[in-house]
Amino acid sequence: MAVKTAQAAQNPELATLKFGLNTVGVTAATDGEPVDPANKGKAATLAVPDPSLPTGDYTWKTRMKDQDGSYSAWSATCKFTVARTCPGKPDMSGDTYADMIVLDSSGTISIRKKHPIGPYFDTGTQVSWGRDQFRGKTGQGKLYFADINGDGTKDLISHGTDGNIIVRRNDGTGTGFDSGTQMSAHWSNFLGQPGQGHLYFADTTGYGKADLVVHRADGLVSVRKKMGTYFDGGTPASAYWSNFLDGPEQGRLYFE
Ligand SMILES: [Ca+2]
Ligand SMILES: [Ca+2]
Repeated sequence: MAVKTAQAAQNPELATLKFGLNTVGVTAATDGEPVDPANKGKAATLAVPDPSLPTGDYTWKTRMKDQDGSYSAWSATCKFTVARTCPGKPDMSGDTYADMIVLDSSGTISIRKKHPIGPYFDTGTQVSWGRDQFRGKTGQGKLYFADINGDGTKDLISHGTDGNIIVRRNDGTGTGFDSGTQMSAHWSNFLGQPGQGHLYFADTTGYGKADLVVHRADGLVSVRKKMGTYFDGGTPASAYWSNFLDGPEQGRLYFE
């Protein structure tokens, strides 16, 4: 059986949806999406909301047309929500599917993009070099990945032993970064080594841009809000976390 049509039902708004088809026995799908070889015996339909579809909750159904022209029954109702003002979950390539980042011992960073349907990552694209002294070992700097500019893709943040924080903005597809902007300094005692504090990058304000969270060795946690090309002077947010600095007998903190 070949899937030839996928129609919206019961809701005229859905006429603006675009559907891609991915069917068993087809070697090249009509919309360019590869056919998933693990999908034996099933037909999968990928629905992509039209860019003009306004914020709201939507439902849709599909049915199949056989070679003799007869239609199957409608599928169960599927639902999705479009929220135009809510930033999506950032990842490296901008499709919200978390990708694999490889930092090898020679300091090369590669991004292996997650396929949106199949359970695999691609063969990778090299995006940065010379990061062997940023692997978080004793005497080294650290790297972080967070969306600093709010475009839906995570940027590369380097934290050197000199204490500088340099943000390299993602090109929007996860295939490269710009040459970098220094956004903060004087953090050489926040590299997570014994007796030091920690830094974290997380969107604590909900505007889609990562803020700088500072965890001091004395246990104070403060949030420095992202302000254009710098972080503000910080607001204390919590205290008494000196035993959560990742030492051998300590706990640790996460900001997710
Ligand atoms: Ca991705
Ligand atoms: Ca970004």
